[in-house]
Amino acid sequence: HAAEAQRTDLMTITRYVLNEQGRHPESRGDFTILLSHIVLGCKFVASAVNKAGLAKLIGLAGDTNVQGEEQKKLDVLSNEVFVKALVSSGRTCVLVSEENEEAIFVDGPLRGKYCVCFDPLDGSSNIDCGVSIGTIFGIYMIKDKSNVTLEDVLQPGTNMLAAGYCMYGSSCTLVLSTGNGVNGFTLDPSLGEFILTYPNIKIPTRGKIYSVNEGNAKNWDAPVTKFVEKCKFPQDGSSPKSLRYIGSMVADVHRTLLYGGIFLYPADKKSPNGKLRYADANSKLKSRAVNMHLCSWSHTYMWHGSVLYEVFPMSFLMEHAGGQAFTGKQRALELVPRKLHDRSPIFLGSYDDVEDIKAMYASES
Ligand code: AHM
Ligand code: MG
Repeated sequence: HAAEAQRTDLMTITRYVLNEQGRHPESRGDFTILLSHIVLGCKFVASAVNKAGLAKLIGLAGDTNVQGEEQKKLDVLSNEVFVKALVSSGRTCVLVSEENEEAIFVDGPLRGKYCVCFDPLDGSSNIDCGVSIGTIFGIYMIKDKSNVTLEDVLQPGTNMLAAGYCMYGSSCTLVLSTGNGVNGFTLDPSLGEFILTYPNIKIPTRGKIYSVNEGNAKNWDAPVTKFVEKCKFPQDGSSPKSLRYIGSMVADVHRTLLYGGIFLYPADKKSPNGKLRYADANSKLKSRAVNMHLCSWSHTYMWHGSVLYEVFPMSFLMEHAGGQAFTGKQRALELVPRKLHDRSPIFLGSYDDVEDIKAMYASES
């Protein structure tokens, strides 16, 4: 067949998930409904992000509008949209958002069986300059929806049912896994639909890129220092790796998934200044500091990726794309969070590149 100039058979994300459900005759469409509400949240945020650059002109986030009302910041607005979309789906019973210190329990007739952990707008330092940012989400099923407690949320990532992210970049791309491969869908703005554009994503077994905030190098532990040194000065005759770091986890992980390589979000030796991030005037960050739980990690290290809404969803996607995710001590999905906003170091990406960092940690102990 000659290539068609115009695609006429469109695989939308809803059609894709409905097909997937067809494989489970017992399913009643609840997941499809839940996902369509997540997709609605993503479309809303995509549209708000696209307009954000015009904020100065037309009065958006953070500005005062013509009526003198304070406009909501993009991250606050995104959180509200996701919370409302998820609750109104009638399919959720508990929500964990980066923006809310406490979990949100859904009561009454709207209560469903899913738990969703999400970061509505990640990459806060990139919002104001228009660089790629994203939403991250992970979905669990609750055993008994008539009796939902915090314990239902504090499950290992291996219990996760589905995970994904939406990247608001040069185009808007939603990457999803329901446990059967990883697929990417791009928003066609003229249709308002996410269309399958990256079917069955498999991460290359080895990549040519490493991605880390090297500005923190003085606070790294020995295995990370050695690993990055090896990326730059390989002793085996191979070419040095390239460094790419956007500072938005969604964008850095997305590139890693498509091109291969490794993304590092290492533990960080506590320094007086390092603490500042958690102790400044921002009450959200302050409460996060209180919530930080130091599990078995050395108390001299700070650590970064939030387990429930960053580490788990991204690790789930990586593993289902054929890559790996490691914390420096264990397989990331096997962590058991003890508190909602627990954090962990994370190394994820191409299978062989993650094997290398594992070897660095193994030789250390
Ligand atoms: P945020 O939740 O305040 O947006 O911070 C999370 C972001 C991640 O998207 C990104 O990977 C990381 O912070 C970058 O951190 P750093 O600026 O320390 O390199
Ligand atoms: Mg975040």
